[in-house]
Amino acid sequence: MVLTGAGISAESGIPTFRGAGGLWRNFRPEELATPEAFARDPKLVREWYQWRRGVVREAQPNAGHVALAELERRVPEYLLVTQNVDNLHERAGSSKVTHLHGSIFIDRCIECGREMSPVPEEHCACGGWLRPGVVWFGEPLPEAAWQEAAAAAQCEVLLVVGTSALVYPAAALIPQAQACGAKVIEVNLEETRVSDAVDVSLRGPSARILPELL
Ligand code: BV8
Repeated sequence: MVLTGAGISAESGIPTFRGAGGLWRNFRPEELATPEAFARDPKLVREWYQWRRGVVREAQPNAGHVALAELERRVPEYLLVTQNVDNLHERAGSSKVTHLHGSIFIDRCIECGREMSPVPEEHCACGGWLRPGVVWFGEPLPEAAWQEAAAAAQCEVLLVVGTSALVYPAAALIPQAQACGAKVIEVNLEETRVSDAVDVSLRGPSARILPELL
């Protein structure tokens, strides 16, 4: 199993959640990625997602995304679990991907629940506000995605790439895999709260290290 976070997309020019450059109009992502922020100012939150959609559309998958797509072709039992809401894993060729936190390329009506590809309109035909199809802080993860990830965590090797391992329950997959006897390899620019607990912690940019690992 592979668990990725915002760090794997950093070298594609997509700001991470907690690193430098993650701000938008001086708002921190945690302030905007909540149901309360959307309820308070849906226009502002929608603008932030429209901006992020543009950044992702402009971005290209990097060598790290490509290496994971190749790894999938070589490993018979494999699942890529991502916390990211961008589509760079899929654009790099990964097909066995589970999004724990949803996708930025879905709009969902808060009234009728209809889902659609992102539209410029702010409201659904039924009049309800359109929100992005992502999991905000305080919202439960999609049950199916979580179950898939929890099952895949019973693995021989867990590769953890570009995550600060701060957000739960995604971060809980790491000790869960270890409890099942998995060897855990971390790839991160910096030391994280799990670096001491994993079996191997490789320090450096994932776009360089993942091709080397492959
Ligand atoms: C839930 C989608 C319950 C939106 C995101 C206290 C303790 C435990 C938990 C909690 C707590 N208080 C609150 C909680 C719960 C909360 C949580 O975990 N909060 C954290 C902040 C403490 N979790 C939730 O709310 C979750 N839901 O618990 O629901 C529930 C149950 C039933 C019913 C009702 C409720 C929902 C969490 C999902 C939130 N949504 N994203 C959007 O994107 O707009 S999370 C967001 O953070 C992104 O998805 C991101 O992926 C994720 C994790 O962050 P990282 O990916 O790790 O990114 P970060 O910037 O932190 O780190 C980047 C890393 O990359 C760094 O380590 C850096 O060194 C490294 N890096 C940078 N460049 C590179 C690199 N590495 C390699 N190469 C490079 N080039």
